[in-house]
Amino acid sequence: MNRDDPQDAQDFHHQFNEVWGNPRGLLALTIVNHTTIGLRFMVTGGVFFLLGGLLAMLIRTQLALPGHDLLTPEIYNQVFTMHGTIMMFLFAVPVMEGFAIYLIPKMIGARDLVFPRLSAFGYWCYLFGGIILTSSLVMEIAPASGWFMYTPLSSSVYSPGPGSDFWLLGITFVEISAVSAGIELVVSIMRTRTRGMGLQHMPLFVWYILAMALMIVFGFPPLILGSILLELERAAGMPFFAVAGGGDPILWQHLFWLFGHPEVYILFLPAAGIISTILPVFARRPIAGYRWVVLAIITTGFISFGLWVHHMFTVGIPHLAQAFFSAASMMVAIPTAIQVFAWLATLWSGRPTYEPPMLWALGFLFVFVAGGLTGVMLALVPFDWQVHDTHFVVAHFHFVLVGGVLFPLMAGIYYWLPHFSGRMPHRLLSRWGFWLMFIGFNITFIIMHVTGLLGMPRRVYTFDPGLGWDLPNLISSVGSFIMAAGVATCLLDIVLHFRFGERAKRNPWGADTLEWTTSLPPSAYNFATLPECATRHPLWDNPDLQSTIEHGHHDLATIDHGRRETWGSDPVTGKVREIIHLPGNSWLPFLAALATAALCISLLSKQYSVAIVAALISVAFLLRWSWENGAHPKAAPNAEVVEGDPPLHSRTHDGPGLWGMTVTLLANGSLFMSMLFGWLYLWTVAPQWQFPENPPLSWHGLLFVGLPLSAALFWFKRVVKQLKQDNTAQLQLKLWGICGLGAIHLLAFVAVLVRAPLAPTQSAHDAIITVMLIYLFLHSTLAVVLCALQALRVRKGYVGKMAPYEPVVVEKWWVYTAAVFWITYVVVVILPPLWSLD
Ligand code: HEM
Ligand SMILES: [Cu+2]
Repeated sequence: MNRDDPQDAQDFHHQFNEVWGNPRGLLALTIVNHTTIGLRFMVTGGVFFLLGGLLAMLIRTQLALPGHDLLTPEIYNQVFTMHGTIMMFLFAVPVMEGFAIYLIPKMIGARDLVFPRLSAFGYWCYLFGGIILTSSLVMEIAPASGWFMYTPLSSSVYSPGPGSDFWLLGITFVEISAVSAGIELVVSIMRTRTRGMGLQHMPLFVWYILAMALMIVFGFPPLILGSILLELERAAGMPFFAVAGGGDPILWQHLFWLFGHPEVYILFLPAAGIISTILPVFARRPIAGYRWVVLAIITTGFISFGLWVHHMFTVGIPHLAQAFFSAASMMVAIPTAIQVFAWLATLWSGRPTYEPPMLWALGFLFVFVAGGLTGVMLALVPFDWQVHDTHFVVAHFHFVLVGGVLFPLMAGIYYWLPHFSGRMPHRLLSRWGFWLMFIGFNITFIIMHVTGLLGMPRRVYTFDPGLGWDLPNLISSVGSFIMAAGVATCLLDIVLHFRFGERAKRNPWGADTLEWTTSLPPSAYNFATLPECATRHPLWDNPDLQSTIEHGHHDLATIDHGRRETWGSDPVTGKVREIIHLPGNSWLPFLAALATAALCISLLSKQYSVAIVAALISVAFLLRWSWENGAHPKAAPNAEVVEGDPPLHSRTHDGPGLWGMTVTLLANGSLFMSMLFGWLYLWTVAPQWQFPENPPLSWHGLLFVGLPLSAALFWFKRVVKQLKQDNTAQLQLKLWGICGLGAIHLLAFVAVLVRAPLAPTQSAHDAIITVMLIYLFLHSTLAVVLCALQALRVRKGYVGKMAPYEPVVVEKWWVYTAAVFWITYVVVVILPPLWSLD
């Protein structure tokens, strides 16, 4: 076949579509393709943005005049809480993820993300969680304790209605989605870059997303833990944060901001990534100081985990700690400044043109830098004491959130619009939209600094006339309506362009990165063939790339085997290592998320028996999913590959699943560390904390629980080692033996749990031990179940000499389970009595 013949290129496309194409109608619910999922994330996030914006307009209308009674105080509380919550959790994070999910494979020359079903699952969790959360607003029982849900305000004593439960359960649900996207993106970036794309060739956007994804992996689990604990306190009376029971509300603040500060950078990094992509394209030159920017991204990621206490300067923490966190907060300005200088230098030495995406990028530079400066002011402890909880803070964080997140997002939307739709935005309408939003924003929020300095507190539903706050508030509200008009104009422009927009020519902005080599809009498989890419600017170096890709001149050109394939490559050099066989469309992600939504709703309505059933059903779906994941008949371990190509990943020892498991365990480890932190914190700081006279767990009881676990682990490791040396004698039997040992461990565990005199509703001490034991027990159970599934899969022939890969992945889980068991043992059982010896 001569692929340069246009007719053949068409045939080629049809063959690929057979395997990759998206179904229509109801079956669209089964789609897992990253292009579709990414767009779904973005559109859904856009709808939530409009909802959050509507609430903002309600707030500004209420505050326009003194003594205004459009909203009652109760409703006002719900409105600002939901405005903040929707903007942070349902708009900003998911839309950024949507961008990443859509763009990353295209930028690194892959055909899809590495775990496509996981992204689909993440999307459904996000959608269902968002609907559950916002439904509370319609019923006027929305959460009302502010977007950071401080206890005791959010506890069952002061917030008796279901509002806080909606927040805690809904947000946890949405966070499953964020963490799964985080895991997915890390592994995809590390393991599926096209041939030759070493780390040093990655587009900056990919670096930014890598940092964001890792921060999600480490940053979200503390909040997941916090939400679970607070929900347990509210629903089951376990006193983690209630002082009377030995808890401490400040622990909630720590857990929240351990997440909350990194969250700010989780939003800002991808936004900066968009800017770093756009500026060089419109300045017609590579970014200035690529290496410096990469360094800045990495340092920002690290430093931002050491700043959380600056949200708590007024709480009454030790002076030394205040000084430390104040200094650290100022330090984070350094890497940010490096990026700003790189952008300015790029503009300075290039020949910029002012297309719509550039307007937004410049708007971003002005507003964000101003917001950064008020941020440095707030990092000064005495200043923070003056303006804490005033509208000055509201002005500051809208400068960074709107300037640093919304404007770059708009820049990104306008930049990639031709990619999404194949059409160009309207020149005039898009400019009007920008200027209205930019001017409206500045009027609204510049003046808010003044109202704040004049002493107007945030989160109050109205104010008396004559305090000097009347005029600034009125101006601010007028500004917000101008801004809303801008949003409407942009929306109109975007909606209309899908019909009337001029058709985009290929690579309309003259960009340098691989995503612009796909057709516009892209096919489901992105690239008919995967090009080698050992440069940062593939399209600038080789403008013909589009047609050679399409005409089949590069890698993985065959499709008659019916598999969805992409390269698996070395994380550092980008050398090709294996062919990754990607799973196809499936109902399972949708169904699993649906069952999880049922779980969430039954917990909200306190139908605990229904909740158990729903939990079991979702576990069943997830296990079924894992069953289909590895080798199976369609991927047959002895399937053919093209001569000279590397092996399928299921035949190697270190495919992407191993990375997926590792990154999952990092997230899990972050949750575990937060739990240990909670234990140590309550022990050392909580004012009413008490160790019981007789410890509920004896050192020898738990020791006997742990020994069979360790024995099972060592056996498992041995089996895996033999498997790697192609020794599969009695493999199935051995796996069943390991399950047997695991079962003994579980039985002993149950025996200890039943006999331990734990009273989790009486004291924080017992409450947190109970949670830790349940955590360990669930891990052990899953380890045994996974081992049993492996034994079954050996019997089916999916695991063995030809496909040795899955037990290696499961081994990690066993190692982790044993590790957390023994760490808990030492910290919870051994340490406290030693401490009291002296
Ligand atoms: C579109 C224009 C917007 C306007 C006019 C607006 C207005 C406001 C106002 C007046 C408040 C303070 C309410 C009070 O304390 O009484 C507020 C709070 C807040 N806004 Fe916005 N906002 C806008 C967009 C955004 C965006 C895009 C984000 C995030 C990406 C955001 C995040 C927040 C957060 C987190 C709070 C704190 C809520 C709380 O105190 O619990 N806002 N907004
Ligand atoms: Cu912070």
